[in-house]
Amino acid sequence: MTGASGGVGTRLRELLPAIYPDLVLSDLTPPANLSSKENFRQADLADLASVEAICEGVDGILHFGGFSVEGPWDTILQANIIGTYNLFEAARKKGVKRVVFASSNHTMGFYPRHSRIGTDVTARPDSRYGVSKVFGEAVGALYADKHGLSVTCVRIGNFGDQPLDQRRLSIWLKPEDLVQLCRIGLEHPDIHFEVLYGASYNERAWWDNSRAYELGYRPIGRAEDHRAHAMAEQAKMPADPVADFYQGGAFCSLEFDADQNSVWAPE
Ligand code: 15L
Repeated sequence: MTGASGGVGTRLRELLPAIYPDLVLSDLTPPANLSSKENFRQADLADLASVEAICEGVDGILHFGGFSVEGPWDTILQANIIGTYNLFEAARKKGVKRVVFASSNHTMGFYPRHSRIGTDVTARPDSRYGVSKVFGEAVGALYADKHGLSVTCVRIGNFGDQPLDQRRLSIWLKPEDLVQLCRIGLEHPDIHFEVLYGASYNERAWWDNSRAYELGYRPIGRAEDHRAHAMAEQAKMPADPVADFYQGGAFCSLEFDADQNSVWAPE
């Protein structure tokens, strides 16, 4: 698992060892509370040789490494564009069979909240970060089709123990549900190339995640159980017309300087 020191990785380090006792962890820097029972291999994703070294003897990769929010172009370029390419290339060279790629809802962030989308629509990234995740999905498709890797891209909504605001009631992903999606990617016999939404059972969902359900996904998280908390947090936030209109939220309004009256708004 790359990104072992990040937010998602830190939580998955608690949940995955019971399922995968031989889990190997990787990141640029070791997790602060690394235990002697954990197997950690340091690597900079932007350096192909070190990514190849961490792939040695590995059956499957959970790729949560990289930069996880909007950032300067060079940061995104090194960590997410070059880094993700290196990850797939190293996996191919070292004979890794499966990759689960942490994609993001920000690949689709400029779809308005009133539209329901599946995985068959054109990408509408809302940030350089979102563009890098579209790139990662494309590299995944290439390595599946050309080199036979089994690749699952999970467009993660918002990962955490509870939805943080109104937007997150639509896109929340409970950690245990991400574990289910990882297991589908690493273990399901029918995976060639899949794009799934990383969302729990959210009644306000904007996404058609039927393929995940076909593959056996049965989320246990239900965003509406946390409605009161999320709406109380929302009430403290200032109105942001662009963020509030689009699925990507504040990633859409950041650096936004188009004409708000002629924004792209399909049905
Ligand atoms: C993401 O992709 C980010 O990694 C995370 O930090 C959140 O911003 C999340 O999306 C979100 O949309 O809430």
